Amino acid sequence: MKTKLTVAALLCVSGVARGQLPLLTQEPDNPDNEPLAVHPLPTERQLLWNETEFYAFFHYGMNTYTGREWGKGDEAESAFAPTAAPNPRQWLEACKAAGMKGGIAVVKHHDGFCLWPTATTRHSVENAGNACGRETNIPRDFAEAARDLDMKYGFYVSPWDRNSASYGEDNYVTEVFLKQCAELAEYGSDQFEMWFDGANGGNGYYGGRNTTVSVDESIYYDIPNLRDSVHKVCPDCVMWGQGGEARWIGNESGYAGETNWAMVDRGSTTNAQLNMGKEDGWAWQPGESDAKITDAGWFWHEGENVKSAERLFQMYLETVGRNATLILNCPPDKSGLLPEETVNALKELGTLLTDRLGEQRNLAPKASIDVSETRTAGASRTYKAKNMTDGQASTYWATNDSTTSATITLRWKHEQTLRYVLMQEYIRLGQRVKDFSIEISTDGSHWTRMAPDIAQTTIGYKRIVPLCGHTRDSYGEGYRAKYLRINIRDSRGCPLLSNIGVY
Ligand code: FUL
Repeated sequence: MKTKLTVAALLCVSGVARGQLPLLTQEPDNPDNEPLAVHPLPTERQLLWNETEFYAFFHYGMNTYTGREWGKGDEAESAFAPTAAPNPRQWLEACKAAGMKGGIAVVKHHDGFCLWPTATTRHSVENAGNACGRETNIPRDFAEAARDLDMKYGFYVSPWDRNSASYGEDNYVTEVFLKQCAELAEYGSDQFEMWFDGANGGNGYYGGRNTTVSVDESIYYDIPNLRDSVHKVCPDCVMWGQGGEARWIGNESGYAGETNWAMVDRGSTTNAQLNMGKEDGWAWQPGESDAKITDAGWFWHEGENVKSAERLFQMYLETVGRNATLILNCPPDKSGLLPEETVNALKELGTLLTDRLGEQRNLAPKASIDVSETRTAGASRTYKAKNMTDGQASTYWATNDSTTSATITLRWKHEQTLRYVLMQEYIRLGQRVKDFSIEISTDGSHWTRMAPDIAQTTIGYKRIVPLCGHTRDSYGEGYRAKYLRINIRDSRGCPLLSNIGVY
Protein backbone atom coordinates (compact mmCIF):
# COMPACT_ATOMS: atom_id res chain seq x y z
CA MET A 1 0.00 0.00 0.00
CA LYS A 2 1.29 3.47 -0.92
CA THR A 3 1.73 5.97 1.88
CA LYS A 4 2.37 9.67 1.69
CA LEU A 5 4.48 11.75 3.98
CA THR A 6 2.49 14.39 5.77
CA VAL A 7 3.83 17.80 6.81
CA ALA A 8 4.05 16.41 10.35
CA ALA A 9 6.16 13.57 9.09
CA LEU A 10 8.48 15.92 7.27
CA LEU A 11 8.94 17.99 10.42
CA CYS A 12 9.76 14.79 12.27
CA VAL A 13 12.27 13.84 9.60
CA SER A 14 13.90 17.24 9.91
CA GLY A 15 14.18 16.50 13.65
CA VAL A 16 16.78 13.86 12.77
CA ALA A 17 19.20 16.66 12.03
CA ARG A 18 18.70 17.87 15.61
CA GLY A 19 19.55 14.43 16.92
CA GLN A 20 15.97 13.43 17.74
CA LEU A 21 14.37 10.07 16.84
CA PRO A 22 12.40 10.30 13.57
CA LEU A 23 8.69 9.87 14.36
CA LEU A 24 7.05 9.17 11.01
CA THR A 25 3.29 9.64 10.94
CA GLN A 26 1.67 8.02 7.97
CA GLU A 27 -1.62 8.79 6.32
CA PRO A 28 -3.17 5.86 4.45
CA ASP A 29 -3.56 6.37 0.72
CA ASN A 30 -6.64 4.15 0.73
CA PRO A 31 -9.27 6.19 2.55
CA ASP A 32 -12.04 3.86 1.40
CA ASN A 33 -10.19 0.81 2.72
CA GLU A 34 -10.71 -0.90 -0.63
CA PRO A 35 -9.40 -4.46 -0.91
CA LEU A 36 -6.19 -5.09 -2.77
CA ALA A 37 -6.72 -6.33 -6.31
CA VAL A 38 -6.07 -10.00 -7.10
CA HIS A 39 -4.53 -10.08 -10.58
CA PRO A 40 -5.07 -10.41 -13.50
CA LEU A 41 -7.87 -7.86 -13.86
CA PRO A 42 -10.41 -7.16 -16.61
CA THR A 43 -10.18 -4.01 -18.70
CA GLU A 44 -13.07 -1.51 -18.64
CA ARG A 45 -14.07 -2.78 -22.07
CA GLN A 46 -14.19 -6.40 -20.85
CA LEU A 47 -16.26 -5.39 -17.84
CA LEU A 48 -18.81 -3.69 -20.08
CA TRP A 49 -18.82 -6.65 -22.44
CA ASN A 50 -19.62 -9.05 -19.58
CA GLU A 51 -22.76 -7.09 -18.80
CA THR A 52 -24.19 -7.96 -22.22
CA GLU A 53 -24.49 -11.56 -20.93
CA PHE A 54 -26.91 -13.02 -23.49
CA TYR A 55 -26.98 -11.98 -27.13
CA ALA A 56 -27.75 -13.30 -30.57
CA PHE A 57 -25.71 -14.51 -33.50
CA PHE A 58 -27.15 -14.12 -36.98
CA HIS A 59 -25.59 -16.31 -39.65
CA TYR A 60 -27.02 -14.96 -42.87
CA GLY A 61 -25.38 -14.51 -46.27
CA MET A 62 -24.43 -16.40 -49.41
CA ASN A 63 -24.81 -19.79 -47.67
CA THR A 64 -28.46 -19.00 -46.91
CA TYR A 65 -29.07 -19.25 -50.66
CA THR A 66 -26.72 -22.10 -51.58
CA GLY A 67 -27.58 -24.33 -48.62
CA ARG A 68 -23.88 -24.64 -47.71
CA GLU A 69 -22.24 -24.12 -44.34
CA TRP A 70 -18.81 -23.22 -45.69
CA GLY A 71 -19.05 -21.66 -49.15
CA LYS A 72 -15.97 -22.28 -51.29
CA GLY A 73 -15.66 -18.70 -52.44
CA ASP A 74 -16.55 -19.53 -56.05
CA GLU A 75 -20.26 -18.73 -55.70
CA ALA A 76 -21.61 -16.29 -58.27
CA GLU A 77 -22.55 -12.98 -56.61
CA SER A 78 -25.93 -13.31 -58.36
CA ALA A 79 -26.76 -16.30 -56.13
CA PHE A 80 -27.37 -13.84 -53.32
CA ALA A 81 -31.00 -12.95 -54.09
CA PRO A 82 -33.18 -12.35 -51.01
CA THR A 83 -36.87 -12.91 -51.65
CA ALA A 84 -37.61 -9.76 -49.56
CA ALA A 85 -35.51 -6.97 -48.09
CA PRO A 86 -33.48 -8.46 -45.19
CA ASN A 87 -34.83 -7.01 -41.97
CA PRO A 88 -32.33 -6.89 -39.06
CA ARG A 89 -34.84 -5.02 -36.97
CA GLN A 90 -37.13 -8.05 -36.97
CA TRP A 91 -34.17 -10.26 -35.96
CA LEU A 92 -33.25 -8.06 -33.04
CA GLU A 93 -36.80 -7.49 -31.85
CA ALA A 94 -37.38 -11.25 -31.62
CA CYS A 95 -34.17 -11.66 -29.62
CA LYS A 96 -35.00 -8.81 -27.30
CA ALA A 97 -38.23 -10.65 -26.45
CA ALA A 98 -36.03 -13.56 -25.28
CA GLY A 99 -34.22 -11.27 -22.86
CA MET A 100 -31.14 -10.81 -25.04
CA LYS A 101 -29.25 -7.56 -24.75
CA GLY A 102 -27.64 -7.46 -28.18
CA GLY A 103 -26.55 -9.29 -31.28
CA ILE A 104 -23.71 -9.99 -33.68
CA ALA A 105 -24.39 -10.17 -37.40
CA VAL A 106 -22.19 -12.24 -39.68
CA VAL A 107 -21.34 -9.80 -42.45
CA LYS A 108 -18.62 -11.89 -44.11
CA HIS A 109 -18.24 -15.64 -43.74
CA HIS A 110 -15.39 -17.83 -45.01
CA ASP A 111 -16.75 -17.59 -48.59
CA GLY A 112 -15.68 -13.94 -48.60
CA PHE A 113 -19.06 -12.53 -49.71
CA CYS A 114 -19.56 -9.13 -48.05
CA LEU A 115 -23.00 -8.01 -46.93
CA TRP A 116 -22.15 -4.34 -47.32
CA PRO A 117 -20.86 -2.28 -50.25
CA THR A 118 -17.09 -2.40 -49.89
CA ALA A 119 -14.11 -0.97 -51.70
CA THR A 120 -12.12 -4.14 -50.99
CA THR A 121 -13.74 -6.70 -53.31
CA ARG A 122 -16.35 -7.08 -56.00
CA HIS A 123 -17.62 -10.21 -54.19
CA SER A 124 -20.34 -8.33 -52.33
CA VAL A 125 -23.97 -7.25 -52.28
CA GLU A 126 -23.21 -4.66 -54.94
CA ASN A 127 -23.27 -7.44 -57.53
CA ALA A 128 -26.15 -9.42 -56.01
CA GLY A 129 -28.75 -11.21 -58.12
CA ASN A 130 -31.71 -8.89 -57.55
CA ALA A 131 -32.61 -5.41 -56.37
CA CYS A 132 -33.28 -6.56 -52.77
CA GLY A 133 -29.80 -8.02 -52.71
CA ARG A 134 -28.10 -4.97 -54.21
CA GLU A 135 -29.78 -2.66 -51.69
CA THR A 136 -28.75 -4.84 -48.77
CA ASN A 137 -26.39 -3.29 -46.26
CA ILE A 138 -26.49 -5.39 -43.12
CA PRO A 139 -23.98 -3.41 -40.99
CA ARG A 140 -25.86 -0.17 -41.67
CA ASP A 141 -29.35 -1.55 -40.96
CA PHE A 142 -28.23 -3.76 -38.08
CA ALA A 143 -26.47 -0.95 -36.25
CA GLU A 144 -29.38 1.39 -36.75
CA ALA A 145 -31.97 -1.14 -35.52
CA ALA A 146 -29.83 -2.04 -32.48
CA ARG A 147 -29.49 1.60 -31.46
CA ASP A 148 -33.18 2.11 -31.90
CA LEU A 149 -33.97 -0.90 -29.73
CA ASP A 150 -31.33 0.04 -27.17
CA MET A 151 -29.37 -3.13 -27.82
CA LYS A 152 -25.65 -3.79 -28.20
CA TYR A 153 -24.32 -4.79 -31.59
CA GLY A 154 -21.25 -6.01 -33.40
CA PHE A 155 -20.09 -7.88 -36.49
CA TYR A 156 -18.54 -11.22 -37.41
CA VAL A 157 -15.96 -10.78 -40.13
CA SER A 158 -14.16 -13.91 -41.21
CA PRO A 159 -10.38 -13.51 -41.46
CA TRP A 160 -10.31 -16.57 -43.72
CA ASP A 161 -11.45 -15.60 -47.21
CA ARG A 162 -11.86 -18.42 -49.73
CA ASN A 163 -12.70 -15.96 -52.48
CA SER A 164 -9.78 -13.58 -52.33
CA ALA A 165 -7.04 -14.06 -54.93
CA SER A 166 -4.46 -12.69 -52.50
CA TYR A 167 -5.38 -14.78 -49.44
CA GLY A 168 -2.17 -16.07 -47.89
CA GLU A 169 -0.13 -13.05 -49.05
CA ASP A 170 0.61 -9.90 -47.08
CA ASN A 171 -1.52 -7.68 -49.25
CA TYR A 172 -4.64 -9.68 -48.38
CA VAL A 173 -4.16 -8.54 -44.78
CA THR A 174 -3.31 -4.91 -45.55
CA GLU A 175 -5.55 -4.33 -48.57
CA VAL A 176 -8.53 -6.55 -47.83
CA PHE A 177 -8.92 -7.82 -44.26
CA LEU A 178 -7.76 -4.80 -42.24
CA LYS A 179 -9.57 -2.45 -44.61
CA GLN A 180 -12.79 -4.43 -44.22
CA CYS A 181 -12.50 -4.22 -40.44
CA ALA A 182 -11.86 -0.48 -40.74
CA GLU A 183 -14.94 -0.07 -42.96
CA LEU A 184 -17.03 -2.01 -40.43
CA ALA A 185 -15.73 0.03 -37.50
CA GLU A 186 -17.14 3.10 -39.25
CA TYR A 187 -20.66 1.71 -38.95
CA GLY A 188 -20.69 2.69 -35.28
CA SER A 189 -18.19 3.61 -32.60
CA ASP A 190 -20.46 1.97 -29.99
CA GLN A 191 -19.86 -1.64 -31.12
CA PHE A 192 -19.41 -4.09 -28.25
CA GLU A 193 -17.70 -7.02 -29.97
CA MET A 194 -16.07 -7.98 -33.26
CA TRP A 195 -15.94 -11.71 -33.95
CA PHE A 196 -12.90 -13.25 -35.63
CA ASP A 197 -13.37 -16.89 -36.30
CA GLY A 198 -10.67 -19.48 -35.73
CA ALA A 199 -11.16 -21.31 -39.05
CA ASN A 200 -8.11 -20.39 -41.07
CA GLY A 201 -6.57 -21.42 -44.32
CA GLY A 202 -7.29 -24.57 -46.25
CA ASN A 203 -8.61 -25.18 -49.71
CA GLY A 204 -10.71 -22.69 -51.61
CA TYR A 205 -11.35 -20.88 -54.84
CA TYR A 206 -8.92 -18.01 -54.11
CA GLY A 207 -9.65 -16.01 -57.25
CA GLY A 208 -9.44 -19.08 -59.47
CA ARG A 209 -6.22 -20.47 -58.02
CA ASN A 210 -8.30 -23.38 -56.62
CA THR A 211 -5.61 -24.36 -54.22
CA THR A 212 -4.83 -24.92 -50.56
CA VAL A 213 -3.31 -22.08 -48.58
CA SER A 214 -1.93 -22.36 -45.08
CA VAL A 215 -1.23 -19.40 -42.83
CA ASP A 216 0.20 -19.02 -39.35
CA GLU A 217 -2.80 -17.33 -37.79
CA SER A 218 -0.79 -16.14 -34.79
CA ILE A 219 1.17 -13.72 -36.97
CA TYR A 220 -0.54 -13.52 -40.35
CA TYR A 221 -3.48 -11.28 -39.43
CA ASP A 222 -1.42 -8.58 -37.71
CA ILE A 223 -3.71 -8.73 -34.68
CA PRO A 224 -1.99 -6.05 -32.54
CA ASN A 225 -2.39 -3.56 -35.36
CA LEU A 226 -5.97 -4.68 -35.96
CA ARG A 227 -6.82 -4.32 -32.27
CA ASP A 228 -5.32 -0.85 -32.03
CA SER A 229 -6.98 0.46 -35.15
CA VAL A 230 -10.43 -0.86 -34.23
CA HIS A 231 -10.13 0.42 -30.66
CA LYS A 232 -9.27 3.89 -31.93
CA VAL A 233 -12.68 4.02 -33.58
CA CYS A 234 -14.65 1.68 -31.28
CA PRO A 235 -13.13 1.95 -27.79
CA ASP A 236 -15.57 -0.52 -26.17
CA CYS A 237 -15.32 -3.19 -28.85
CA VAL A 238 -14.00 -6.49 -27.48
CA MET A 239 -12.02 -8.39 -30.09
CA TRP A 240 -13.20 -11.96 -29.83
CA GLY A 241 -11.19 -15.08 -30.67
CA GLN A 242 -8.26 -14.07 -32.86
CA GLY A 243 -8.55 -10.63 -31.26
CA GLY A 244 -7.62 -12.10 -27.86
CA GLU A 245 -10.03 -10.25 -25.53
CA ALA A 246 -12.60 -13.02 -25.00
CA ARG A 247 -12.20 -16.75 -25.51
CA TRP A 248 -14.15 -19.56 -27.14
CA ILE A 249 -15.68 -21.87 -24.55
CA GLY A 250 -14.42 -24.98 -26.36
CA ASN A 251 -17.70 -26.42 -27.70
CA GLU A 252 -20.69 -25.33 -29.76
CA SER A 253 -23.23 -27.09 -27.56
CA GLY A 254 -23.96 -24.28 -25.14
CA TYR A 255 -22.17 -25.14 -21.91
CA ALA A 256 -19.28 -23.78 -19.88
CA GLY A 257 -17.42 -25.64 -17.17
CA GLU A 258 -19.07 -25.58 -13.75
CA THR A 259 -15.69 -24.37 -12.62
CA ASN A 260 -14.98 -21.47 -14.91
CA TRP A 261 -12.26 -18.87 -14.39
CA ALA A 262 -12.06 -15.76 -16.56
CA MET A 263 -8.30 -16.30 -16.63
CA VAL A 264 -6.23 -18.46 -18.99
CA ASP A 265 -2.68 -18.70 -20.21
CA ARG A 266 -3.07 -16.68 -23.39
CA GLY A 267 -2.74 -18.86 -26.45
CA SER A 268 -3.68 -22.07 -24.68
CA THR A 269 -6.10 -24.12 -26.74
CA THR A 270 -6.49 -27.12 -24.47
CA ASN A 271 -10.12 -27.99 -24.04
CA ALA A 272 -9.88 -27.85 -20.27
CA GLN A 273 -8.59 -24.26 -20.33
CA LEU A 274 -11.13 -23.12 -22.90
CA ASN A 275 -14.02 -24.62 -20.99
CA MET A 276 -12.91 -23.92 -17.43
CA GLY A 277 -10.26 -21.22 -17.58
CA LYS A 278 -7.32 -21.52 -15.18
CA GLU A 279 -7.09 -20.36 -11.59
CA ASP A 280 -3.55 -19.05 -12.02
CA GLY A 281 -3.85 -18.13 -15.71
CA TRP A 282 -2.07 -14.83 -16.41
CA ALA A 283 -4.45 -13.28 -18.97
CA TRP A 284 -8.02 -12.12 -18.39
CA GLN A 285 -9.95 -13.73 -21.23
CA PRO A 286 -13.53 -14.51 -20.21
CA GLY A 287 -15.46 -17.27 -21.99
CA GLU A 288 -18.18 -16.86 -24.59
CA SER A 289 -20.34 -19.81 -25.53
CA ASP A 290 -21.59 -19.91 -29.13
CA ALA A 291 -24.54 -22.22 -29.64
CA LYS A 292 -27.42 -22.76 -32.05
CA ILE A 293 -31.15 -22.43 -31.59
CA THR A 294 -31.61 -24.83 -34.53
CA ASP A 295 -30.54 -28.45 -34.92
CA ALA A 296 -28.82 -28.16 -38.32
CA GLY A 297 -25.99 -25.76 -39.13
CA TRP A 298 -25.14 -22.13 -38.40
CA PHE A 299 -26.93 -20.96 -41.55
CA TRP A 300 -30.62 -21.53 -42.25
CA HIS A 301 -31.50 -24.88 -43.84
CA GLU A 302 -34.82 -26.17 -45.15
CA GLY A 303 -36.53 -28.53 -42.70
CA GLU A 304 -34.37 -27.74 -39.65
CA ASN A 305 -35.91 -27.81 -36.18
CA VAL A 306 -35.84 -25.22 -33.43
CA LYS A 307 -34.90 -26.25 -29.90
CA SER A 308 -37.52 -26.03 -27.16
CA ALA A 309 -37.63 -23.03 -24.85
CA GLU A 310 -36.98 -25.41 -21.95
CA ARG A 311 -33.75 -26.67 -23.57
CA LEU A 312 -32.67 -23.08 -24.25
CA PHE A 313 -33.34 -22.13 -20.65
CA GLN A 314 -31.08 -24.98 -19.57
CA MET A 315 -28.42 -23.70 -21.96
CA TYR A 316 -28.73 -20.26 -20.39
CA LEU A 317 -28.18 -21.74 -16.92
CA GLU A 318 -25.12 -23.64 -18.15
CA THR A 319 -23.48 -20.63 -19.80
CA VAL A 320 -24.62 -17.30 -18.34
CA GLY A 321 -25.09 -19.16 -15.05
CA ARG A 322 -21.48 -20.40 -15.22
CA ASN A 323 -19.53 -17.22 -15.72
CA ALA A 324 -19.71 -17.19 -19.54
CA THR A 325 -21.73 -15.17 -22.01
CA LEU A 326 -24.16 -16.91 -24.37
CA ILE A 327 -24.31 -16.00 -28.06
CA LEU A 328 -27.27 -17.89 -29.47
CA ASN A 329 -27.43 -18.29 -33.23
CA CYS A 330 -30.80 -17.56 -34.84
CA PRO A 331 -30.47 -17.88 -38.63
CA PRO A 332 -32.66 -15.74 -40.91
CA ASP A 333 -34.13 -17.58 -43.91
CA LYS A 334 -34.18 -16.70 -47.63
CA SER A 335 -36.60 -13.84 -47.06
CA GLY A 336 -34.08 -12.21 -44.73
CA LEU A 337 -36.39 -12.75 -41.76
CA LEU A 338 -36.29 -15.04 -38.72
CA PRO A 339 -38.78 -17.87 -39.29
CA GLU A 340 -41.93 -17.89 -37.18
CA GLU A 341 -40.90 -21.00 -35.25
CA THR A 342 -37.71 -19.24 -34.12
CA VAL A 343 -39.59 -16.11 -33.14
CA ASN A 344 -42.03 -18.18 -31.07
CA ALA A 345 -39.30 -20.14 -29.28
CA LEU A 346 -37.53 -16.87 -28.42
CA LYS A 347 -40.71 -15.40 -27.00
CA GLU A 348 -41.31 -18.50 -24.89
CA LEU A 349 -37.75 -18.40 -23.62
CA GLY A 350 -38.24 -14.76 -22.62
CA THR A 351 -41.30 -15.76 -20.62
CA LEU A 352 -39.43 -18.60 -18.87
CA LEU A 353 -36.56 -16.29 -17.95
CA THR A 354 -38.88 -13.63 -16.54
CA ASP A 355 -41.03 -16.14 -14.67
CA ARG A 356 -38.07 -17.95 -13.17
CA LEU A 357 -35.26 -15.44 -12.81
CA GLY A 358 -36.98 -12.08 -13.26
CA GLU A 359 -36.32 -9.37 -10.69
CA GLN A 360 -39.91 -9.59 -9.45
CA ARG A 361 -39.17 -13.20 -8.42
CA ASN A 362 -36.07 -12.33 -6.46
CA LEU A 363 -36.55 -13.18 -2.79
CA ALA A 364 -33.13 -11.99 -1.63
CA PRO A 365 -34.02 -8.28 -1.12
CA LYS A 366 -36.84 -9.41 1.19
CA ALA A 367 -34.50 -11.41 3.45
CA SER A 368 -32.46 -10.24 6.38
CA ILE A 369 -28.79 -11.10 5.88
CA ASP A 370 -26.18 -12.09 8.44
CA VAL A 371 -22.56 -12.43 7.48
CA SER A 372 -19.71 -13.89 9.49
CA GLU A 373 -17.56 -10.81 8.89
CA THR A 374 -17.86 -7.36 7.37
CA ARG A 375 -14.89 -5.40 6.18
CA THR A 376 -14.14 -2.17 8.01
CA ALA A 377 -15.84 0.68 6.18
CA GLY A 378 -13.83 3.42 4.54
CA ALA A 379 -14.48 7.16 4.32
CA SER A 380 -17.06 6.92 1.56
CA ARG A 381 -17.55 3.18 1.06
CA THR A 382 -19.13 0.46 3.17
CA TYR A 383 -18.85 -3.29 2.68
CA LYS A 384 -22.05 -4.28 4.45
CA ALA A 385 -24.13 -7.35 3.60
CA LYS A 386 -27.01 -5.30 2.21
CA ASN A 387 -24.74 -4.14 -0.62
CA MET A 388 -25.42 -7.56 -2.15
CA THR A 389 -29.14 -6.89 -2.51
CA ASP A 390 -29.29 -3.18 -3.31
CA GLY A 391 -29.41 -3.75 -7.08
CA GLN A 392 -26.20 -1.80 -7.65
CA ALA A 393 -23.25 -3.40 -9.36
CA SER A 394 -20.85 -0.84 -7.92
CA THR A 395 -21.41 -1.75 -4.25
CA TYR A 396 -20.26 -4.98 -2.65
CA TRP A 397 -19.88 -6.90 0.56
CA ALA A 398 -16.35 -7.83 1.57
CA THR A 399 -14.39 -9.30 4.44
CA ASN A 400 -11.08 -7.96 5.75
CA ASP A 401 -7.99 -8.75 3.69
CA SER A 402 -6.79 -11.78 5.61
CA THR A 403 -10.16 -13.57 5.63
CA THR A 404 -10.73 -16.02 2.80
CA SER A 405 -13.72 -17.97 4.11
CA ALA A 406 -17.05 -16.62 5.33
CA THR A 407 -20.75 -17.36 5.59
CA ILE A 408 -23.72 -15.41 4.30
CA THR A 409 -27.08 -16.36 5.79
CA LEU A 410 -30.41 -15.15 4.44
CA ARG A 411 -33.49 -15.40 6.60
CA TRP A 412 -37.11 -14.81 5.66
CA LYS A 413 -40.00 -14.18 8.03
CA HIS A 414 -41.89 -17.13 6.57
CA GLU A 415 -40.95 -20.23 4.60
CA GLN A 416 -40.34 -19.66 0.91
CA THR A 417 -40.10 -21.93 -2.13
CA LEU A 418 -36.55 -21.76 -3.49
CA ARG A 419 -35.14 -23.04 -6.78
CA TYR A 420 -32.12 -20.98 -7.88
CA VAL A 421 -29.30 -19.05 -6.23
CA LEU A 422 -27.52 -16.35 -8.22
CA MET A 423 -24.21 -14.80 -7.15
CA GLN A 424 -21.93 -12.17 -8.66
CA GLU A 425 -18.41 -11.25 -7.66
CA TYR A 426 -17.09 -7.73 -7.88
CA ILE A 427 -14.68 -8.82 -10.61
CA ARG A 428 -13.21 -5.36 -11.16
CA LEU A 429 -10.77 -6.40 -8.40
CA GLY A 430 -10.23 -9.92 -9.76
CA GLN A 431 -12.03 -13.26 -9.72
CA ARG A 432 -11.55 -14.85 -6.31
CA VAL A 433 -13.95 -17.46 -4.94
CA LYS A 434 -12.81 -21.02 -5.53
CA ASP A 435 -14.92 -23.15 -3.21
CA PHE A 436 -18.39 -22.61 -1.80
CA SER A 437 -21.47 -24.57 -0.75
CA ILE A 438 -25.16 -23.78 -0.40
CA GLU A 439 -27.42 -25.06 2.36
CA ILE A 440 -31.03 -24.50 3.32
CA SER A 441 -32.92 -24.89 6.57
CA THR A 442 -36.42 -24.51 7.90
CA ASP A 443 -35.36 -23.82 11.51
CA GLY A 444 -31.87 -22.35 11.35
CA SER A 445 -30.25 -25.34 13.08
CA HIS A 446 -30.72 -28.31 10.74
CA TRP A 447 -29.15 -27.70 7.36
CA THR A 448 -29.35 -29.57 4.06
CA ARG A 449 -26.59 -29.23 1.48
CA MET A 450 -28.07 -28.39 -1.94
CA ALA A 451 -27.02 -29.60 -5.37
CA PRO A 452 -23.97 -31.53 -4.14
CA ASP A 453 -23.56 -33.03 -7.62
CA ILE A 454 -22.73 -29.58 -9.05
CA ALA A 455 -19.19 -28.29 -8.59
CA GLN A 456 -19.56 -25.29 -6.27
CA THR A 457 -16.22 -23.76 -7.01
CA THR A 458 -16.05 -20.54 -9.03
CA ILE A 459 -18.54 -17.65 -9.16
CA GLY A 460 -17.00 -14.89 -11.29
CA TYR A 461 -19.15 -12.34 -13.09
CA LYS A 462 -22.25 -14.50 -12.57
CA ARG A 463 -23.07 -17.94 -11.22
CA ILE A 464 -26.54 -19.47 -11.01
CA VAL A 465 -26.93 -22.72 -9.09
CA PRO A 466 -30.16 -24.69 -9.61
CA LEU A 467 -30.82 -26.09 -6.16
CA CYS A 468 -32.05 -29.38 -7.62
CA GLY A 469 -28.61 -30.15 -9.05
CA HIS A 470 -27.93 -31.67 -12.41
CA THR A 471 -31.40 -32.58 -13.57
CA ARG A 472 -32.25 -31.04 -16.93
CA ASP A 473 -35.67 -29.98 -15.64
CA SER A 474 -34.46 -27.44 -13.12
CA TYR A 475 -37.87 -25.92 -12.46
CA GLY A 476 -39.54 -28.52 -10.32
CA GLU A 477 -41.50 -28.08 -7.12
CA GLY A 478 -38.62 -26.29 -5.45
CA TYR A 479 -37.55 -26.47 -1.81
CA ARG A 480 -39.31 -24.97 1.18
CA ALA A 481 -36.97 -23.08 3.50
CA LYS A 482 -36.77 -20.14 5.86
CA TYR A 483 -32.98 -19.92 5.75
CA LEU A 484 -30.39 -20.14 3.01
CA ARG A 485 -26.67 -20.17 3.76
CA ILE A 486 -23.78 -19.66 1.38
CA ASN A 487 -20.50 -20.89 2.80
CA ILE A 488 -17.52 -19.43 1.04
CA ARG A 489 -14.89 -22.00 1.85
CA ASP A 490 -11.90 -20.70 -0.04
CA SER A 491 -10.98 -17.67 -2.09
CA ARG A 492 -7.87 -16.23 -3.80
CA GLY A 493 -8.21 -13.14 -1.62
CA CYS A 494 -10.91 -11.76 0.62
CA PRO A 495 -14.26 -12.50 -1.10
CA LEU A 496 -16.15 -9.59 -2.69
CA LEU A 497 -19.77 -10.19 -3.70
CA SER A 498 -21.78 -7.49 -5.40
CA ASN A 499 -25.03 -9.37 -5.88
CA ILE A 500 -27.05 -12.27 -4.50
CA GLY A 501 -30.39 -13.37 -5.90
CA VAL A 502 -32.61 -16.18 -4.67
CA TYR A 503 -35.54 -17.34 -6.80
C1 FUL B 1 -17.00 -21.61 -36.81
C2 FUL B 1 -17.22 -21.35 -38.29
O1 FUL B 1 -16.37 -22.13 -39.09
C3 FUL B 1 -18.67 -21.68 -38.48
O2 FUL B 1 -19.05 -21.68 -39.82
C4 FUL B 1 -19.48 -20.67 -37.67
O3 FUL B 1 -19.34 -19.38 -38.22
C5 FUL B 1 -19.05 -20.70 -36.20
C6 FUL B 1 -19.71 -19.69 -35.33
O4 FUL B 1 -17.66 -20.58 -36.10
O5 FUL B 1 -15.72 -21.75 -36.43
